[in-house]
Amino acid sequence: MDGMDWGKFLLPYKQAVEELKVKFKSLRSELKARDEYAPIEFVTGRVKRVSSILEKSRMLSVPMDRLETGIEDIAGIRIMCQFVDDIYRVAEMIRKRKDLTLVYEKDYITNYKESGYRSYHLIVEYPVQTSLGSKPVLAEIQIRTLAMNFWATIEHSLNYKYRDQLPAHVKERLRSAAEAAFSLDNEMSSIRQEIVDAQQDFEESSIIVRRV
Ligand code: 0O2
Repeated sequence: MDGMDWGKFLLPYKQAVEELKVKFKSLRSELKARDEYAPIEFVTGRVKRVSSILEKSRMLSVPMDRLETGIEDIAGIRIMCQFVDDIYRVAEMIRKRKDLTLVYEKDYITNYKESGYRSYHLIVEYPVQTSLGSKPVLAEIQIRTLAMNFWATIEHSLNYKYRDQLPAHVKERLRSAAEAAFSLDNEMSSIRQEIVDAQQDFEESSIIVRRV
């Protein structure tokens, strides 16, 4: 129809998504096995649908022969975390990795989107080993809390259902729901901090008791 062999074009992206999913899931299980703190709760991934690629290429005026560099999220990985702090820990782990190169980052947590959307995005270049040799592909890694994911998942499906035509007052309610989700994130972090502090006080006082 559009002269593109989408099956062949998407192959390296599929491989990148499968490999990166395995790698980030393994990172979680490895940390758990070492009894270390694992900032990753769960990992998902997807290859962008052809209709979404075409829509985005039209919107950004990316010609069909420039899709590989013009559309950065054909391969998408999502990493869900329990706490906002975990997001920055995961981002740091990704920056240090030797199997991919960081291209740039977008902090939609500090600079949240007009919709209310919050997440941390890393655009990376990941070399896929194919039968024809190494092929670098761009991938977007979205890191978010469970609450940010809860909001984004529902907002995305409502927008999709209503074809991006949500009335202004509904958009406003969604923005305020995003704030509520973020308040919940902050409250959970604060509760965790209180528990950590109490544990530390307890450990310190038991050391003193033992010394005495
Ligand atoms: P899908 O279904 O995930 O493929 P920009 O021009 O920088 O504002 P750009 O270049 O599209 O936007 O990149 P950006 O901002 O990093 O966003 C890309 C992806 O982030 C989106 O992909 C969504 O997954 C997510 N995202 C961004 N904004 C929102 C939002 O307001 N609500 C929700 N639910 N998700 C958002 P796609 O292609 O939209 O969707």
